[in-house]
Amino acid sequence: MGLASIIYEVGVASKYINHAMRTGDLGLAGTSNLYGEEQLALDVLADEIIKDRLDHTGRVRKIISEEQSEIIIFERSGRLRQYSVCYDPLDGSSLVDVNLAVGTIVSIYAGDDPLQPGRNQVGAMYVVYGPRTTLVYSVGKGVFEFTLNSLGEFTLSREGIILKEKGNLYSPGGLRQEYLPQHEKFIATLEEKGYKLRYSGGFVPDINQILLKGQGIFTYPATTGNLHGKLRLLFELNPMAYLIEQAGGAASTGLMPILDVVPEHLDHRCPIYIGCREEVALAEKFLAIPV
Ligand code: AFP
Repeated sequence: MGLASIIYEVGVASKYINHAMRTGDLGLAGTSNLYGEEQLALDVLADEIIKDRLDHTGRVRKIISEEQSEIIIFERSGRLRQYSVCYDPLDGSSLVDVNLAVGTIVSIYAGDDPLQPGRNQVGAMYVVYGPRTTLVYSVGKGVFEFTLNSLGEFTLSREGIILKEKGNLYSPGGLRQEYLPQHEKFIATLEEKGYKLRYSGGFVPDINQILLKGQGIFTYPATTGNLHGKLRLLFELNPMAYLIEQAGGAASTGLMPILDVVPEHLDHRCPIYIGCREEVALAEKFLAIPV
């Protein structure tokens, strides 16, 4: 029941975030946010909304938010507070002002230690704020999508989402001029094979595309600019790796499964290759070649 209430309350939070994003009543001097507080930037507001709803569940003990610099422990104790949650309240927020899709990403653990390997997650979910607002989640029994309707209800739109073994789409993050030789060879191989480039700059819509098309690979590699890559393990990579593996895909740092990485700190970043198993395995082959 605890997991269901967490997923439900994130769904409630996403309606407020969706409203704030589409009504444009933020960012103007003198306006107030949904709670009557002084105006906040959208991603900070999204963080406040999700934090409030997670506390409201009475089931969450600790949270780690991409917007906060430390672990937050909810004051109101209670033996039912048996979960920890890591989340990115609004990933891709820099895309909102150019009207591109963005998202909320949530990772759920049992117990009060949110700094666990992703393999220990008991659930994960994301919300895409795009032409439609959709919520995708898994609690270990397959991947489901719900769509927000005009009445403000999330209704089941897909169940048992599965990835093919191999695809023909690729989402190549990072600056090409900063690619390491093995990664460059991997990307060149996909292009020689005629893979189609699909990249929005938003991790959530880009992963959502792979899940709903049932194929593709997203990568944000180690680069000369950052040997750890850009994306964060706790808030972005673990939840998406959980969902993609639940759909029969794979997620790797290029050297090991994302879900087996032991988090070292809140801002732990990793390179990522995530999507169809065949392309992830091919990437690992290229990354294993000594330079
Ligand atoms: P912002 O949250 O700063 O917009 O970054 C979004 C993101 O973390 C992730 O959603 C994208 O996959 C990735 O960055 C895009 O990074 P590049 O802009 O370097 O391609």
